[in-house]
Amino acid sequence: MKIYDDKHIKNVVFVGAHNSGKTTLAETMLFEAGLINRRGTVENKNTVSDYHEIEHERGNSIFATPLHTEWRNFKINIIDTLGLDDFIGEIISSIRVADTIVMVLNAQHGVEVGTEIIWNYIDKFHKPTLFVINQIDHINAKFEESLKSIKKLVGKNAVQIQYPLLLNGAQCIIDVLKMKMYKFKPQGGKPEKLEIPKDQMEWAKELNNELIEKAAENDEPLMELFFEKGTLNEDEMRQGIKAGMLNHELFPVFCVSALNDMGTGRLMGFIDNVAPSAADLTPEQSIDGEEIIASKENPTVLFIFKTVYQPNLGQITFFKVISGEVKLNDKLINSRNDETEVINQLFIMDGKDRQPVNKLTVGDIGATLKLKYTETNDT
Ligand SMILES: Nc1nc2c(ncn2[C@@H]2O[C@H](COP(=O)(O)OP(=O)(O)OP(=O)(O)O)[C@@H](O)[C@H]2O)c(=O)[nH]1
Ligand SMILES: [Mg+2]
Repeated sequence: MKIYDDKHIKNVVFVGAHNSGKTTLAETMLFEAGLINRRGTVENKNTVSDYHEIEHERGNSIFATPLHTEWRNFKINIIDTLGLDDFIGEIISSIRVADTIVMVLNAQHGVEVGTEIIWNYIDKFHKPTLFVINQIDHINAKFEESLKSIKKLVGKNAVQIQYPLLLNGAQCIIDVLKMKMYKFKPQGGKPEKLEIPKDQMEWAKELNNELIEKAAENDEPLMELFFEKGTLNEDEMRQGIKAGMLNHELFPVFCVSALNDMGTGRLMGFIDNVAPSAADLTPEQSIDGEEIIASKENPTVLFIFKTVYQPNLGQITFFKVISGEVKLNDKLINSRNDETEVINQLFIMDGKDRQPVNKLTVGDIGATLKLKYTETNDT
């Protein structure tokens, strides 16, 4: 496993209504990165994320499952959550450790009750969020209606980065940040990158202008630059979009077909280059009200967001490194009960698969075994 520094780690949490396609999207992202050779499906009960017996029986996710993918020199940790609101606790603790929330929608339905319930929590935690309208391949997909339903939910701060287009039967995505068209083969994967067709140019430019204005709004110097030049270049737009996401005032909207592997590479590229990382977020506070700066040089702080008991392993504790680094054999004190815990084992987890590692740095997510005094939500 390649070692990634804190500037090249992004934590995203997939949330969204039941059956929107979160687990399929996660699977496709691992496949696109070459981390798995075969793409599993929920129907075949062989996805990396839905690995519990009960998930196979019921055909949907029941637990929040940590996974990771790697895309162009970045490590993207994914937590694939569940769409059923009766286990909302798993979703809330995952939201807490997200740098960016990826809200997945089914293009057949747009915003659903589940979407609204989860949105209320995201809003409360003020987390950077992007929307992904999935299943654009579906015969009943309604992209424009889905987009409208997002705008109804979050207001005019939802801004379109892409829209789907069928061109002579080929699925395409027009991207108004890159001002390019991606054209996909029926089996998806790497698209052809083309100029935007003439008959789409006017509409694409209008959306591009909207995006530029929105990006400029969130950053004072960018606003001045925008007034001076009347436009922004792609890097400046990225900077403004990131600022807007951090202010919780700009919500980019993407479109994909997770099932047919269309648009997932571009989405990962955006997560790499634009989505905030742990160091960009408002620092967490200690119980004494002190800010915990997300820096490698600071003392080690871990936040526990999940504990599970697995018959062959015992207790597995999942954590995010809030500051410093955690190494094998580190002794850490639980701030709730002052008990000392020894980190005897360290792993990166992808569903049921464990990869042992010697250390994890600030901003990363990992797991350890057999802690004695530590529960979910402990530090
Ligand atoms: N046509 C089409 N179907 C999709 C797409 N993505 C997912 N599906 C199907 O939608 C169903 C639900 O997909 P999942 O990935 O399990 O959705 P989920 O959001 O993880 O569902 P929960 O975990 O229950 O909330 C499955 O039958 C998928 O094959 C897509 O892009 N296009
Ligand atoms: Mg799922």
